[in-house]
Amino acid sequence: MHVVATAGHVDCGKSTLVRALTGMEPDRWEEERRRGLTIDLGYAWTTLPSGQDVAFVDVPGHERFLGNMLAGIGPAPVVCFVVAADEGWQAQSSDHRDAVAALGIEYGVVVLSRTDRAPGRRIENVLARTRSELAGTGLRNAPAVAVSATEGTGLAELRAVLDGVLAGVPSPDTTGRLRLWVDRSFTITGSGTVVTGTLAAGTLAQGDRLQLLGHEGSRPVVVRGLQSRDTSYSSLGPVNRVALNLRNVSAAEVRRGDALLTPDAWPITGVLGIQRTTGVAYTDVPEQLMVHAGTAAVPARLRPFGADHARLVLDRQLPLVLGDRLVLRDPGSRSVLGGALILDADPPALRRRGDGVHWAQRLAGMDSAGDMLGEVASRGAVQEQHLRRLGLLSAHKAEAPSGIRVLGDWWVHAPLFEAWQHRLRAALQALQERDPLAPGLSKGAARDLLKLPDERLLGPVVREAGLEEEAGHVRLPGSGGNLGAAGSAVAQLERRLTAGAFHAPEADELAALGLGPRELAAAERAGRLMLLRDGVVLLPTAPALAMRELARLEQPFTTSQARQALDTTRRVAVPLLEHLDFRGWTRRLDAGHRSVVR
Ligand SMILES: Nc1nc2c(ncn2[C@@H]2O[C@H](COP(=O)(O)OP(=O)(O)OP(=O)(O)O)[C@@H](O)[C@H]2O)c(=O)[nH]1
Ligand SMILES: [Mg+2]
Repeated sequence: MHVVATAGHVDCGKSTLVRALTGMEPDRWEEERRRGLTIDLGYAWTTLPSGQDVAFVDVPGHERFLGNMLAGIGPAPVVCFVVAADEGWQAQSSDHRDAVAALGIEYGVVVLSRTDRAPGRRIENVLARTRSELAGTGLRNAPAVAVSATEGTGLAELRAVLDGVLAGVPSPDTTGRLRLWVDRSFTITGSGTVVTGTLAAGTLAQGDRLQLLGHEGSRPVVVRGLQSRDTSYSSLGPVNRVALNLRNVSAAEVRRGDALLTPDAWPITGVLGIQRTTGVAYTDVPEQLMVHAGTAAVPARLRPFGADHARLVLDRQLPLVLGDRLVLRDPGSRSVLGGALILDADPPALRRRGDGVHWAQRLAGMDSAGDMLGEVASRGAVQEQHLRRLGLLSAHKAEAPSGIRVLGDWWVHAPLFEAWQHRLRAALQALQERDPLAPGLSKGAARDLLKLPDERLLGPVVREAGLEEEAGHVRLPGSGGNLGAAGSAVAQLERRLTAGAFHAPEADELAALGLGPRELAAAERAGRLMLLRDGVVLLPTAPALAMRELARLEQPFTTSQARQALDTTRRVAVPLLEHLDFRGWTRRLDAGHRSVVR
């Protein structure tokens, strides 16, 4: 299906045309029919000669209802731009042209209506004027058809031309994140709350859990049922007019301008960096204006950075993303001031003097592809999900530009990543000079030192800085072997234990060597000594040597037999045997007996 919005000045015949094409009444309100004037959006649909389904969103032409008109064409990808041949181009035609230009709409047909009331020459002149007025918009090459809806002339040609135009519209993304701008909400007895909108991308299914971003904030909702053209479906893809029956919300709690979203997939933002696409220079627009996006209309404050860039502060947060188009309107004169392209949906706060200038320079350098490097650089480290939400990263462009290091799901600015490495190295060097026996920095302390946003980033920093990680500590490579002043005492002890492997030193001997708990722990970390319980110190080779002796004994053996075989004391034998049990090399059978595990 395709969705086409009408556009054109008041009374040019938009609703009459939609009625003639679809056989449906777009003016839903009794007041509209009585006054012969469209006030709010109307909906109708038909099937074209090719079999293609098309739905129309019929908009009002009267300038008082320009807000409704913008909500109608905001989410629509195609426009049917109508000019009455008898009346010719009008001031509101210019407003609608400006809206089409601002939204960047590129597909559509031009219809010269009410041709039964205009002679041929007049039709030609109006067409020529219309062409020149639309020259600066995406409709510059749109086909034009002359019709009289009341007499039925030109309607068959219009259907065929519309078919051709729609065939050229690129296919929408069926799998992407969903953002449905609500244009209507009402209650159906027995079903409850129903909201409608134009589904431009993504797929909707019964049972979907969505995020409703309303005027009052965000809440979860569930899709109970969905319809298109008065028919129920279990799922619907884009482009489509859809009506959703929602659970968990009353009709009064949903309004035009709200949006139904894939949860957590969109930036919800009240501040934007924008670029002028059409209309008045930003230096010449009022500070207070109306911003139209999708079906939403929100008062906003504009701070210009030159003629073409600005910062917009919205009165209400909206789900907006890089590349979205906005229409800016002057609330006083009601006219369209121009269009804007969102370049930054998540701009940094401007706190210090000079921040604004700096940010404006960045903004001026951005294009619709956004500024991935700038975004990562300004934050240092961001998660992939954040970049996806901002539209800086999609399935089609998942490559990191140079200058960014991808570490798991973190995207880190390369200079920051290097700074982390330097900082950690320097801290460890300082620590080693200060205290050679220190086990290094605990991982928690290292993370705090670098202010890492995620502990998983420490591993890559340690690796690339050429550091070591052991037992929850980060240290300089090889620093475990550097025992400073205790080195020679340990060496002396090693010599002694090499001569008698199980002659562990007594406490007073260790004290005489100057080996306290810190020195012994450092020597153990360095792999030079092994500490057993009750202050028993041996070489790391002691367990293997012990096993050689114990394996020669008759099995099972007693503690006393083991002590004799190892030529040692009970003080050493008991902790050593327990250590061997713990390793699974020996097994304790009962209070008095063990055997070697083979
Ligand atoms: N003679 C003639 N009159 C037409 C034709 N199309 C529309 N009209 C008349 O023009 C008037 C306005 O038509 P609408 O279809 O309501 O115009 P509209 O563009 O929908 O107007 P708004 O929605 O208020 O902007 C009505 O009186 C129609 O009968 C046509 O092809 N020929
Ligand atoms: Mg109308």
